[in-house]
Order: sequence, then structure tokens, then C-alpha cells
Amino acid sequence: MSSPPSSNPEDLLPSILIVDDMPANIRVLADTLKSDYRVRVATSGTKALEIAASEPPPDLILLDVMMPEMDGYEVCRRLKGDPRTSHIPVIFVTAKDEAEEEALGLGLGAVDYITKPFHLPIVRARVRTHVNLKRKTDLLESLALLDGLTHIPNRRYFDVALQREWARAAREGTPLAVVMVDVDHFKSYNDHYGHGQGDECLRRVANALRARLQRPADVAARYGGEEFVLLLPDTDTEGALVLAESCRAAVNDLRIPHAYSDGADHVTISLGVAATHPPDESANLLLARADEALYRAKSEGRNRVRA
Ligand code: GH3
Ligand code: MG
Ligand code: MG
Ligand code: MG
Repeated sequence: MSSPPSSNPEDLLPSILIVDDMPANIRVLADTLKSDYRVRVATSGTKALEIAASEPPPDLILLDVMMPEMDGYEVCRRLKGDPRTSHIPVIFVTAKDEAEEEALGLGLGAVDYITKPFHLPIVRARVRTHVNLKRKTDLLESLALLDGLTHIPNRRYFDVALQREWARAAREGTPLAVVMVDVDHFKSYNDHYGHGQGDECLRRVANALRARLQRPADVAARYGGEEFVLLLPDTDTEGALVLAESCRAAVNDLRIPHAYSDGADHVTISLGVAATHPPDESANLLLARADEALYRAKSEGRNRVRA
């Protein structure tokens, strides 16, 4: 998902990449934008593509058309063709003022087209509009991938992350593990304590799981209802069993009272572990095996981990 928040106030400014083969043109634009944006510059298409694909990517690109080696149209075509950069809005800033050229630029996916000589207040206004739109789109996209109740990633995020990590593991020859997690006797918890407290319980379980994750690439997601799932890249069965057991213990140690459980007098979870070496079997089979292991953890008494 997005990178962790930074403590440097400069980093909170939206960032803009200005691309032009003429340093004098870059200077004019940079001078007018630098008080409101973090400005990066490139004097060639190749350099622009490199900066656009780096982390964190710019929020907007101002792109000259006429440049030696690679022109702005080609730069735009490549930006839009690369999933790492296709979401970055591009505004052409160019002396090419024919309608056909503007149509070509917009047809390549640019959000706007400004002709030189430009008026700086208009450049500033258009940049502000598109940066604001980009920020709102980013926010909506991140909300669409978060579970509204627990604020951890949702199943949609998990599904995408699983495909991505599956491909990476196959490429790099590393193992991949998933852990299915289900709250024990949660129906009776809801029935006796009410839905509001049930929701609060799910939030606390989600936080406990998230806090146990060890690596940046690990994911804890809400899979649905009172089920969660962990995605553990570069982890084999042994490693996943250790993490799953620490999750079980963490929730057990919350001691959330559950007087109506058939088991403990507090809330517990059961966990099913499965690991594989992609591309052996399939992601769906891996999930199915984790589900079967979870079923065994349930039938053998709950509050336990099975693989
Ligand atoms: P087991 O130990 O076998 O898992 O039993 P269980 O009672 O947990 O299993 P069951 O699947 O029968 O019950 C799941 C319950 O989870 C039923 C449903 O009301 C509750 N639930 C699902 N989603 C939510 C939610 O978003 N909030 C609340 N409060 N409860 C939820
Ligand atoms: Mg030029
Ligand atoms: Mg369930
Ligand atoms: Mg349950």
C-alpha cells in the first residue's frame, strides 16, 4: 500500500516532476511552483522515466514535447504503458499549438495541454486542480482497499497482494505462506454482548494480529465476517507456524471476556497454516489447504494452530 508517513514537513508537499530539455524553461516553472510543491527536474525523457518510476513517485508531471532523443509523446506513451507510472497525471507544456497536436497529446492520456508562451497564473491554477484531483483519487483508492470496521487491508487488497507475492515467489524461488484465522464461538459472543461490542472485539483482534507481523511485506487482512488472513512472503511452514502461534497467544492474552464460550472464558482464535513453493500447486489450493488446517484446529478443540 502507501508508504509510511514521514516526519519531514517538506515531504508532505505534493511533488512535481518538470521535464524539459531547456534548463531555462525548467527554471521559470520551478520558480513559480517551488513554494507549494516539492519540485524535481529532468532534462531528458530517459531521466524523466527513471524518476517517475522511483519511490515515492511524483504526483504530477509537466512534460515538454520537443526534446532530442525521446520526445514528450513517447515519454507519455511509456509512462501510461507502465503500471508503476500509469496513474501519474501528465500535463504537456509545449510550443506545439496546433489542435491536432493537442488532440494527440490528450489522446495519449495526458490530463491537460498548456501551450507556450504560458501565463504562470494559469499554469499554477491547472497544476493545483490536477494535484487536488490526484490526491482525492489516491485517497479513494486507499479507502477502497481498507476494511471500514478494523482499518486493516480488506479482502480485495489481500487478493491483489496474493497474486503479486505469488508471482514474486515464483520468480525468486522463495516459499510463500498463508494463515487463515477465525474467531472462536463468535456467534455466541455477538448474541450475548451485542453487535457493537462484537465489532469492538473484531477491532482488537485485528490490531493484535497486525502487531505480530514481522516484515514490511507481511499482510494481515480481514477476509470477511470474523475471519482474517495473513500473507507471509518468503516464509515456509515452520516460520508460519511460529508466527501463527504468536498471534494465537497475543489474542489469548487480550483476555477479552467471553463468559458464554464453550471453551475458554475469554475470546480465542483458531488458525490454519499452509505454505508452498510457487508455482507449485496454485494460490487457490494454498488457501484451500489453510482452510482445511483451520477446520482441523476447530475440530481438535479451538484456540490452537494447525498446519
Ligand atoms: P466457530 O468457533 O466454529 O468459528 O463458531 P462461530 O460462532 O465463531 O462461527 P459462526 O460462523 O457460526 O459465527 C460467526 C459470527 O460472526 C456470526 C456473525 O454474526 C458474526 N459476524 C460476522 N461479521 C461480523 C461483524 O462485522 N460484526 C460483528 N459484530 N459480528 C460479525
Ligand atoms: Mg523542448
Ligand atoms: Mg467463521
Ligand atoms: Mg468463528
